[in-house]
Amino acid sequence: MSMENKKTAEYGADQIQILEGLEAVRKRPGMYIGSTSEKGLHHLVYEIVDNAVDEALAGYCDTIEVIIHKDNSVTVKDNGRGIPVGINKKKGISSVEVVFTILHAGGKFGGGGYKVSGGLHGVGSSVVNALSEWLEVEVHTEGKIHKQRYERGKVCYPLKVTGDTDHRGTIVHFKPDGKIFETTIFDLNTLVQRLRETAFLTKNLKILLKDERPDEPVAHKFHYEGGIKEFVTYLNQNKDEYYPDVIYCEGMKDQVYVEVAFQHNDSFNENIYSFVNNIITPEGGTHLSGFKNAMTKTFNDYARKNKLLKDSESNLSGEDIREGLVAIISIKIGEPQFEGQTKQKLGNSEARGAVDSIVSEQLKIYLEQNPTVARAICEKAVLAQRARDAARKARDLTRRKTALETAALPGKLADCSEKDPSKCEIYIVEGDSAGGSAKTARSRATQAILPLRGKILNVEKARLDKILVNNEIKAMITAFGTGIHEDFDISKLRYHKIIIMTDADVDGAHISTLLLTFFYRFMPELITGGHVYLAQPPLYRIEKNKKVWYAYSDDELNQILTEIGRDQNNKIQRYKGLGEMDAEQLWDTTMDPEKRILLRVNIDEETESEVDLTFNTLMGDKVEPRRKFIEENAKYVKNLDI
Ligand code: TTJ
Repeated sequence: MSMENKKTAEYGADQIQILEGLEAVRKRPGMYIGSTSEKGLHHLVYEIVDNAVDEALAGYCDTIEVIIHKDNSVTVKDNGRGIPVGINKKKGISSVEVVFTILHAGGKFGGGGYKVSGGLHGVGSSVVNALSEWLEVEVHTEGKIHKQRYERGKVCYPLKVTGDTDHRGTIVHFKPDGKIFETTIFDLNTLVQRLRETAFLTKNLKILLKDERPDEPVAHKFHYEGGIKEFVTYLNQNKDEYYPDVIYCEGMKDQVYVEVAFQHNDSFNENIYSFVNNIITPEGGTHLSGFKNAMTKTFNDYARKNKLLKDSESNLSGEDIREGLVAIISIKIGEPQFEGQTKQKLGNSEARGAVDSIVSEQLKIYLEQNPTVARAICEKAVLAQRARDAARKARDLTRRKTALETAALPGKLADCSEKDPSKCEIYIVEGDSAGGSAKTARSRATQAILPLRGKILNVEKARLDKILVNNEIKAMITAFGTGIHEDFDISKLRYHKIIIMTDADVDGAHISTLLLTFFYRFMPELITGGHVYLAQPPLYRIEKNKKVWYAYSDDELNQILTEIGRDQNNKIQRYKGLGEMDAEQLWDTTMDPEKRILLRVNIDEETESEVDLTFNTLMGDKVEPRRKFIEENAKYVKNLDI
């Protein structure tokens, strides 16, 4: 009773404002966390963890524990100073309550820390609170435990002392609201990847992750004394490195703290990941361009000075120097400014200068002290330069020069008659015989068929000049119409659905991954734009009394057999390949837009480094990791689509 009175008495104008603020978050959650999909759900965890990481960056905490409980609630615990428990003078409530109930009061007191405010991040713990069925916070400080609980953002009681403690830290336990999110089930793998990345970026921070949902709980520990140096080693784990060391530069300039680590491997791709205040910047920005500039200049200077480039030869291009490069650029900056459509590109000009000068100075010294490594990188770059010249010639053949001059479509392509790309699909089919059935089966108006012979070239293992003369690759590039790499132009895409159709066996899975690798390396926008699909041919055909069923998995086969009765007269055919289906069956099961199942291939930008690792694993030299991947194939295919 008295409690009740007290609560109402406390509800002044400020409190009403607070409720309105959090109500706005619940009304339009997408505005604050991007979406209410699985991705948005996981953002809640990142948001809370980021606060604890800030405390680690400030030097007051070395361990963060994350627990996924059986009910899919999550605990995040640190051993920092604890959110201040005193009354906030301006608001008249505890600082803890300020943090969890006032929008944009993201846990930063008294300065000193780095503001985390890029992209979807830094929206504040109050947003997490607003979107949680309930949230409980405990602060352990100065011998006492202070606790407060909220339900859907609403305060249940003011911060209160609930007991004694002999350690310090903050514990936040919350359950995402099923009324808000499309799913409230956490994906362990997503959290593993993200928390591992966070640990790499924060040298010496220990992150423990426990999943209590299985009968046997699963625990992970991420702790990297080498920080981003170890990140590079991790990314190169399935590759043959080009030289043993990871090169590392670190320094502070114009209030920008810069860390860079890199190493070349023997592949031909470039993989650079840049971060600002621990947040990935998928579109790069000034820090990235500062790094590239420093690399190009420093290696050209070294190559000239040491006669690795003749006076008559032209400068090495940045791309040549970055062939096979794996790099992490991580900067910390007080007031990051993000630009571009998606606000993911760093704009601060001081970051360019800081990265450029720190990398230039330190790399120059490293190269002078490590001539063997320096020479190896320069020689690789010279080879890349020659291959690039050859590739340029080959590429002109696949490039459409003007809108009028249409490159001849490949002979094997059975094109569709419709001209509006949004209505058109192209099936990339394994093998000429399945290609033949598909040509017969298809709906000519909107479905084009491109059969490929055998396994396509592995683009992870060849230089550009080799790749661009390969017939299967050329056929795809001309059929799609978009061009590749910097020439890529999505507006020229001739089919909005690109459907990979392979046998449902290990070889088929391998061909699919070879194709996906090609798209990912040469036309990544096809994947990020959601244009790439995997067809799902059935595994079984069941016939009984002239009626036919198709099963797409063993489970489904059992289900059907249970329904129709397990009977001697059932005819069960296991399809070993697309070639065993006639045109009509292929249409019915795999190509008819009304009935087929397509899996859309997608890539999560936030854990992009893992995507690359996966393609390394698939296409790299080491056999064991690849076999393992193919077994658990469906990693990049999530959403079931029509
Ligand atoms: C800020 O400066 C004064 C002492 O406390 C600092 C602070 O806020 N520390 C802090 C916040 N440590 N940990 C947090 C925190 C941890 C979690 C898990 C969640 C949230 C919202 C904050």
